[in-house]
Amino acid sequence: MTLRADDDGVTVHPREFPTNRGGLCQKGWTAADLLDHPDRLTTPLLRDPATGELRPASWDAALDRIVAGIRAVQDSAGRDAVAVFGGGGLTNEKAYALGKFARIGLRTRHIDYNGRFCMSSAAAAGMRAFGIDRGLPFPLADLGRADTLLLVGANPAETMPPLVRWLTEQRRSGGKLIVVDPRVTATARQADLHLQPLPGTDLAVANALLHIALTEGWVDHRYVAERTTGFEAVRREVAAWWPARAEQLSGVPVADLEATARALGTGGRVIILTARGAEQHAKGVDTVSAYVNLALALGLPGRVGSGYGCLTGQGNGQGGREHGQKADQLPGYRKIDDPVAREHVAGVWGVPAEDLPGPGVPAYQLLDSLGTPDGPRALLVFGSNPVVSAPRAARIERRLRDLDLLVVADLLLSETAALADVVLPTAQWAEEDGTMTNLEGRVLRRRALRPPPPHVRTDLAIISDLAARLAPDEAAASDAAARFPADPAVVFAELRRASAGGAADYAGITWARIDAADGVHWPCPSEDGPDTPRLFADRFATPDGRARFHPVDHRPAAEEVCATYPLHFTTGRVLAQYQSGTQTRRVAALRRAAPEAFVELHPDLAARLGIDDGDPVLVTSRRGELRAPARLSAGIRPDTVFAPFHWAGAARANSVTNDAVDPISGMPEFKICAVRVEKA
Ligand SMILES: Nc1nc2c(c(=O)[nH]1)N[C@H]1C(S)=C(S)[C@@H](COP(=O)(O)OP(=O)(O)OC[C@H]3O[C@@H](n4cnc5c(=O)[nH]c(N)nc54)[C@H](O)[C@@H]3O)O[C@H]1N2
Ligand SMILES: Nc1nc2c(c(=O)[nH]1)N[C@H]1C(S)=C(S)[C@@H](COP(=O)(O)OP(=O)(O)OC[C@H]3O[C@@H](n4cnc5c(=O)[nH]c(N)nc54)[C@H](O)[C@@H]3O)O[C@H]1N2
Ligand SMILES: [Mo]
Repeated sequence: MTLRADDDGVTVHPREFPTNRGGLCQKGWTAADLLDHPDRLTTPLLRDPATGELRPASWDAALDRIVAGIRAVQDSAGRDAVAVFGGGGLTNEKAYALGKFARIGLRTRHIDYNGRFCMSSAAAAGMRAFGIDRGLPFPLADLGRADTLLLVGANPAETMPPLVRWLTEQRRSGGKLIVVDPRVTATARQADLHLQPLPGTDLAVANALLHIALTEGWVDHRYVAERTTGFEAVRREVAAWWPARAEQLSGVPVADLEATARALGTGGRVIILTARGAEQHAKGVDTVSAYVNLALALGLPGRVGSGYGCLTGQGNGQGGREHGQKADQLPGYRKIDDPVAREHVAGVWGVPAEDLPGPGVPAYQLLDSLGTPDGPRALLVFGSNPVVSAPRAARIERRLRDLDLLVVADLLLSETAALADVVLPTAQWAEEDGTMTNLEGRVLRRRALRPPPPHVRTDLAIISDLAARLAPDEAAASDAAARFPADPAVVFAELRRASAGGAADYAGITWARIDAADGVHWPCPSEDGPDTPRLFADRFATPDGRARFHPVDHRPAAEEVCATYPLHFTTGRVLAQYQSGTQTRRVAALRRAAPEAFVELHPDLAARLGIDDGDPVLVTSRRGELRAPARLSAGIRPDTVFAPFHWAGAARANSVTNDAVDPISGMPEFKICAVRVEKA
């Protein structure tokens, strides 16, 4: 898109671009509404100890309060008593600066971010199979040419409208679209075949599909022998997944499993994609591995026009997970416990490697430890609203209240900011330069169109100010300010050096090159060398160049239904609202399109419970309850109810969700728990 500033403010205009061809969703068209919104934060806020209210304050007062608070908790409880929570919406430069600030500014091991709730299961499964985690290892345009496209737990018609063009193109050229979702979504309605499994059974479905492919002789044994390791164990595992067994568990008819396996096994160009529906489970990593196993057995990854990929979430969902916001990670997608990686990054940062802290803990574990005897006592939040978006949110809200110091940098008073001791007003997307990386690994520019309003600072400037004030004396302060520059161009230049030689190598990417080429795909190690739109043509990013199979077996959801909580509860998104809703609930056009939360349930179930369309209903789990009007839909399984998670207060879906997490990725089980439903 392009932006124009005129007398009426900023407007958004389409621009022909290879990924979206100028298409934006309604949230993109209306994004400029927030730039001059009356709710926008225009000054720091400090909590008044006498009244308990947030009051406008100067930057000096706000920063002094933060620095005093950090010093107090670190002096009494050690450096790890301060934690940082970032976001996948931040630019690459900000994600990088935040990770660096945590490690060498605050010298805490505690940093993680909301991407843990988003991409972490697919990332972990991709790493263990391919040795690298890039959402799509091939261009998005490949989707338009696929003979068969399998979407597992993805609803791009609502969550990524610009992608729908590729689906339309795919179908127009005779391709087959198969969607796996417990609901008849806008995406499922476009499918040739819709599998409607019970939530949490995608792994069994994948194993059965591979079972059928083996029986029918559709496995590419030559590819398996030449390009992979570990198939034998997977073959033994899926031998037990007869289609009838998978049908019994998932409710997907054997005939549909067979038709799906045939389309995957006999199609020419075949793409398998997963998104949050399959991934946000306590077995999310294993579920993704089951689909990766299927793709590998069919010989798809690395074959032009085919492959496995995962659909990214937030604006910078891909770049946000490459530069060190993750608890176990250093820039360039390096591991923080790798001695070589520590040496390299410490060298770029100008500190001894032994000064870098070790790995922290994943997001939910971090949030759940706040204010407890062994957990951090201070938290700095940049770009997330966990009071609404974290699982078992009422508990996390209590943890946040138990902190000695909560600092939130935001453009608006989010539900999390409303609990803070100090709120810092930050610039918005149109007010600062930077880069973002899309799901194709394509690094893109985001250009400043106008300066932030007076008294509003960028996140980079806030980090720089804080680093300087935390320094013990004036010389150290000017050193710290130089170490944490507020200029995104300077930060990007350093990010390139820090990422050099890592998996996500940006060394050869410059802003000028991005401008000249509609984006540059990492890895891109040198300025005059090529970038990498396609991965895996000859080898995978593992030490021996082969992709690795992982045998995985179905296991039940962390919480199963019972007599008291007899229904399955799942959550997700609607077209006109975004995430925790801080931004979109304030845009009039979006509020009109999606004014309130709802509980989607099947008419048969509703009749049994005596609920009519629009009736207020109460959804209760072991953790809490949600109240919202009923929305009857024959498109949902009668044993499952759905609610979007964009609303706060009584309609907060995350009051109900389960905080069980995946043992490898730390991903919470947002997509299934047991509930009771009644008329409120
Ligand atoms: N409008 C809108 N668009 C967005 C966002 C937004 O908030 N609003 N957020 C962005 C972000 S951060 C993300 S991560 C993406 C997410 O994009 P998606 O993954 O497409 O979004 P979700 O709605 O969370 O989940 C997709 C589907 O999973 C289904 N589902 C639930 N449980 C299961 C299950 O057990 N198995 C299967 N197979 N399916 C299941 C749901 O019914 C839902 O239709 O969207 C991005 N785009
Ligand atoms: N039940 C359930 N819960 C879920 C999910 C689900 O499917 N079901 N999905 C999960 C997923 S995939 C995600 S990604 C999370 C997202 O949930 P959150 O992490 O809460 O994400 P947002 O609502 O986007 O919150 C971003 C906040 O940062 C602010 N902000 C925006 N840009 C900037 C910036 O540049 N700087 C700063 N400092 N602030 C900024 C916004 O105003 C907003 O308050 O929710 C997760 N929670
Ligand atoms: Mo996400």
